Amino acid sequence: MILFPIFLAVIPSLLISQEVYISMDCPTEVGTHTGDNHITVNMTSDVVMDWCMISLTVSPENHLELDDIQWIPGEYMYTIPPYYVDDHWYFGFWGGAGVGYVLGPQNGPILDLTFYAGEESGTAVLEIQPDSECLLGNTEYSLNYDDGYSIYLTDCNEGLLSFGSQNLHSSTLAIEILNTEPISYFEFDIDGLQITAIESGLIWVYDFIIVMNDQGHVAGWTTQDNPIPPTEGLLCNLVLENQQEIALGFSHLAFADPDGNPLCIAAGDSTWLVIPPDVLIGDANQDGLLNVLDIVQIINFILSQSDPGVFEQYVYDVNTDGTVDVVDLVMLVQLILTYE
Ligand SMILES: [Ca+2]
Ligand SMILES: [Ca+2]
Repeated sequence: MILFPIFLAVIPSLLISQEVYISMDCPTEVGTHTGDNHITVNMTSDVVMDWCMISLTVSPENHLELDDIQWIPGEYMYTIPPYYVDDHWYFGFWGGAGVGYVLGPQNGPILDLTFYAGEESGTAVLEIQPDSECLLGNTEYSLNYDDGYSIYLTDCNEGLLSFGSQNLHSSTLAIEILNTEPISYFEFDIDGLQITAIESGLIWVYDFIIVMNDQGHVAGWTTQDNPIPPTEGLLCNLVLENQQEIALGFSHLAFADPDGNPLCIAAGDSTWLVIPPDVLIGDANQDGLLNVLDIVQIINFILSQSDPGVFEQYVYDVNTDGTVDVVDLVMLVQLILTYE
């Protein structure tokens, strides 16, 4: 008689433990800033269901971005488009109860999630939540699942994509690449950037086909036998139009070698896009006049052998050839003579 309460407590949990079981196949380690990583959700079920809802969370929320979610079709399985509410992703399906379409026992993958790994190294945890449930009519099945899955995000060590110089005369922004492995494919986003064309750099040397859109998305690929070899240099110049002064940062980087293997290329620091200052070219001291004071200021700058910043490059480089030197002084003198 003493054993009776223990019997009640243990046996029901054993009976329901295998009704519906959800598990995930996750990569244990991925590089930061990489896309096209996959998680497969598997179901093992020995019961008949007509409705099921699975809820997933990722913590920290910004470490994994679940961005392409595909159901693997099952017999009589009708799916609900995934949706995101209160930090949870919800994935649901039903079997069309009432017309005889129910989801029978099964064992295999049901869902493929593509995720983008976050910006910082660390650990992301993916968990199925207790509000997940499955039903046949009014009968609720216990939905069992594994503990949370940890995915380790490690810093990328196969290269760096970074912002280079901005040229306000030609409205171009340089994108620099440093890579230790050959590159046949690349993709990145610069949110909010309106790109009108892409020119010069390694993409031209290695015959990349380039696609882009007006949302700041750029992708390029070349033939398998013509990759960018390990190098450091200008990947391309982005030609911009009607720009606002905005913060620039890379996201959704994806790189691959000639065999299609993903490369872990890190994103360089964020920067700011500078708009052309509202000054006369050559008006170095910004007083609205072109005269000898501007010549003196540019001479001093040339003698200081400083690297020109975005402003100096725009205002001091009078002949717009990309460098600030004595040729600009000669042209400025001519401008002053015609200006007065
Ligand atoms: Ca001036
Ligand atoms: Ca010049």
